This record gives sequence, C-alpha cells and structure tokens, in this order.
Amino acid sequence: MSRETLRVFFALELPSEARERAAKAAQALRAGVPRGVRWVPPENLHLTLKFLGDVDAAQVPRLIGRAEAKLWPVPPFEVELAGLGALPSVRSARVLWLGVRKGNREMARIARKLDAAAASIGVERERRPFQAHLTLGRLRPPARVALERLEAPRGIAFGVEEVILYESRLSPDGARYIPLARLPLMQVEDAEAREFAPEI
Ligand code: 2AM
Repeated sequence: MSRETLRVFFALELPSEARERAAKAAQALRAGVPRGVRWVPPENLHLTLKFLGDVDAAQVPRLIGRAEAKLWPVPPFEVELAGLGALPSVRSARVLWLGVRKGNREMARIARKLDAAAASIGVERERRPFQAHLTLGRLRPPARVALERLEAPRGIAFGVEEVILYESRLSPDGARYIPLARLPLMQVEDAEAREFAPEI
C-alpha cells in the first residue's frame, strides 16, 4: 500500500504591497540578466524558513502541533528586504534573490525551531547555515549575472505575524503553493492571555 505524501515547507507570506514591489524589482532586473531565467510568479514569492520535502500526510497534524509548540512565544517582527544577491555565486548563479536587511535574526531563530519540529517527525536536520532570502528567479544552466550593474531595491518593509506551512504542488506549469496551516506569532502577554482565558 502506498502512503500519501505531501511536499511541504514553512515560509513567510508577503503582504500584497510588498509582493508587488518585489515583483517590480524582479521586472527591473530582466534587462540585466541572461535570458532563460525562470522568474517566480508574483503570487509565489515567499520567504522560505524550512523546506521539508515529502512527508507522510498522516504526520502533518503532528508537525503542525510541534511547530506551534516550538514557536511559543515568538513575538511578531519586522522584515525589510533590500539588496540583490546570487547563489551560489554571481559567476555561476542558480538563484537570484532579494536580501533580508531587517528580520534576519528572527527568521534564523524561527528556522532553527522549525528545523527541530521537522526533525521530530523524522525529517533530516538542515546542515547548511540558514540564509534568509527571497528567490526572484532561477537559472538553468547557471550563468554569470552582473549584479553590480543592477539597481538594488530598498525599503520593502512589512510586519510578520504568522508562519505558514505550505504544500507545494508541482506541475509542468510550475509550482502551486497551498497554505495548509497558519501559525500565529504572539507577544508573551497575548500568549498568556490566551493560555489563561476562561473557556466561554
Ligand atoms: P528558495 O527558493 O527560497 O531557495 C519551495 O520549494 C521553497 O523551498 C523554495 O522556494 C526553496 O527556497 C525551498 N527549498 C529548499 N530546498 C529545496 C529543495 N531541495 N527543493 C525545492 N525547494 C527547496
């Protein structure tokens, strides 16, 4: 009997204004990078915190519970996107990204917690250091990108109040990301108020 699996990852969603501005920044790059870049469609722009890959669908509720417990009580925070980069290098770029100027430390902290939650359902732990980035496009084969000639966007800022578990459905038309759970970030006082609120 084959088990149902879901391809999942945790990420931050961009509010629509930030998403539009990031998409515009990507548009502005087109003139300066080689053709053949597969640009992330605006609706798919997100900030990945932890990619799990295929997990047993029956484990997903447990994963959500563990992640919620680990995230308690991480408070909401601010993210500011700024700067351009390429991975693994500008000489041979596979990924073009927008950097995270503010909110890096919080994202790395959350990524560690989600990594631990994922490990608790048997997902291999991340060995590479976390590097917050917003993927704008992917290059195949890798190519040189003259980032120094491109104008880096600045000041795309927004507040983060939840972490989202997404399912990634792959198809020949590209990936579709479906939110499976929204995990709220909470101020300690709010978390305590919720914890001790009488049931009515
Ligand atoms: P990145 O583009 O921000 O680097 C959903 O597929 C997200 O999970 C992608 O945006 C990608 O993040 C991240 N991811 C990390 N490892 C991955 C892998 N091995 N395969 C696909 N996506 C991966």
